[in-house]
Amino acid sequence: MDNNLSHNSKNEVIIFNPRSANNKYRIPMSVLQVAACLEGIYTWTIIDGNREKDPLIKIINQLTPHTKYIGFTVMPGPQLKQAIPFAKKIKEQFPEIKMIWGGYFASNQFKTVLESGYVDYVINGPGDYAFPSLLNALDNNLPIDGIENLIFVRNKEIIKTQKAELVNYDDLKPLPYDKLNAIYDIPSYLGKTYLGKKTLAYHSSFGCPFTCSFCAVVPIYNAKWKGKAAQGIYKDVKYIKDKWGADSIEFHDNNFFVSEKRVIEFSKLVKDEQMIWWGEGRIDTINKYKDETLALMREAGCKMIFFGAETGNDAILKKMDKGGTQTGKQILEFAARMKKFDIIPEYSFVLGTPADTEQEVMDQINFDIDFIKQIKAINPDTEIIIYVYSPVPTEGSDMYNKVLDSGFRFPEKLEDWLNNSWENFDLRKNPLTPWLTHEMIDKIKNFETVLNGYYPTVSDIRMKPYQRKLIKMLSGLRYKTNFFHYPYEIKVLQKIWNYRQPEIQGF
Ligand code: B12
Ligand code: SF4
Repeated sequence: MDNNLSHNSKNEVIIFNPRSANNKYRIPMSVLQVAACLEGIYTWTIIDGNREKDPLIKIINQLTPHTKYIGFTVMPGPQLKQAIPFAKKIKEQFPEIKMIWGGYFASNQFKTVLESGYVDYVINGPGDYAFPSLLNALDNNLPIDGIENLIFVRNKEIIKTQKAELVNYDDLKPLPYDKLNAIYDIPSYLGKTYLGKKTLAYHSSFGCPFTCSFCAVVPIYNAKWKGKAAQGIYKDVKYIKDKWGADSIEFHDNNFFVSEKRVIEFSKLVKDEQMIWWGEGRIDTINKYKDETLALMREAGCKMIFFGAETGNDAILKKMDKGGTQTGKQILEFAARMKKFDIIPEYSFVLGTPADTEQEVMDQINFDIDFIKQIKAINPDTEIIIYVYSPVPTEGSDMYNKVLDSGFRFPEKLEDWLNNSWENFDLRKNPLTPWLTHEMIDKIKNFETVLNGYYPTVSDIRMKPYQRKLIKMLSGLRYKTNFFHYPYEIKVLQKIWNYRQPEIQGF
């Protein structure tokens, strides 16, 4: 790792965040953190596709004779709609500018990305040291093979350099919030959510210590996790609260709650700020927390936590390599425990995992539908998020081997990801996996519609009490009798009222 790049290059860098949300876009943490690593070395600017009418024109207008590099951050799904055509156009018109992609899509689908011919380099995982090192090497014609976390093509061969040790978050340069504010005003990034009027997005750790076989974090971080110290998180949060009025926080870490000690420290620091917060964690990890910790967290503003419950079936949990000690029984008991502390558990389920026979796949779907209803009976406030299993390339895992055996393949051409069907795949709505029949997809979708009718999400803050009552009444009989076929009457109301799905529009 080269931490000592102190030369001031005259070359300039544009960092682009393709549109990721129709509204309620958040502070673009990925590009902000990438910008931080260039501070003092390169002149950089951020272009946010969420904030521009025509971001491509904006990029082109910002080019100067010194613009030598353009970085795109790319996660799967909607960001591809701008990332792919824009990168292609830029490469056609300005072939001398180096196009560098980072983010989860780029890292996990690097082969397709690089074979497109219009992306020159992929940053594989954290870019905090890799990016400035790469630019420095390109500026000075130095070899790049020794730069960790880098993927590129040489003589038609894809070269993947060694993965770096996890970055020490506390050693990174401060995030350039004021510079971002000069480009795009920060208050517009602080959206109204279930948590508060001005919700801040914040990311405070890299990776995750687990290896769930369906998870895109695993191939990038290989069961490693490192968090920023509580003091540093508090300092940033307080700065944004005092300067721009943030009143709530969404922690966007893959696993915010790995360290109980860090959570306690942060809770103590933030307690008097009267901020409401939310983060993602694991049931078996937080179940080990002491009662005092859970009470302190709630007192400090933790109102809701997102958990990957995945399934109530212990055999499938094992197949998913969920690790730790999570079991169906524990998922149910934990929902009750959270109720005691007045913290809403937001449980996400992954339905439609592969099995040996069609009947087994269907039985599993039915099992989880029943299981979700049990959770709701124990703690009706539990929020349920349903995803259909979409494979990620976790090479070597049993689950991924099964996926490949079934004949499933990812698109081979980058542009193919723009097809509607692959967009649905990314949104984990219809995964195109050969073992799922239409009947199964319908069953999952229809159950989800009825469930959301009977228990509308609390995170839809625009929904009026009378609307909640009406849709609950309308869905009651279906929910109680397990009659999920063609729930058009519920769908119509959800459409008219523009019902919000946290799994797509932000948690
Ligand atoms: C915030 C977020 C969103 C926001 C978008 C934010 C915005 N700007 O408005 C919303 C809620 C809209 C969203 C949506 C989706 N998301 Co999202 N999202 C995230 C989340 C939680 C945080 C991203 C972030 O800010 N990270 C913080 C930065 C600092 O980390 P980073 O992005 O990894 O960046 C580092 C490196 O990757 C690298 N890097 C990244 N970009 C670049 C660019 C360059 C040029 C360089 C050099 C380096 C580089 O360097 C950075 C610093 O080290 C991540 C999980 C996570 N913890 O990262 C999921 C995540 C990226 N999302 C994911 C997915 C799948 C989606 C969806 C497509 C589907 C879904 N159901 O969730 C939807 C799309 C729906 C839609 N309508 O947009 C997955 C990707 C999984 C995969 N298969 O690859 C993730 C990993 C969550 C997960 N664990 O499943 N998301
Ligand atoms: S605990 Fe969550 S983030 Fe960690 S590997 Fe499993 S699914 Fe991924």
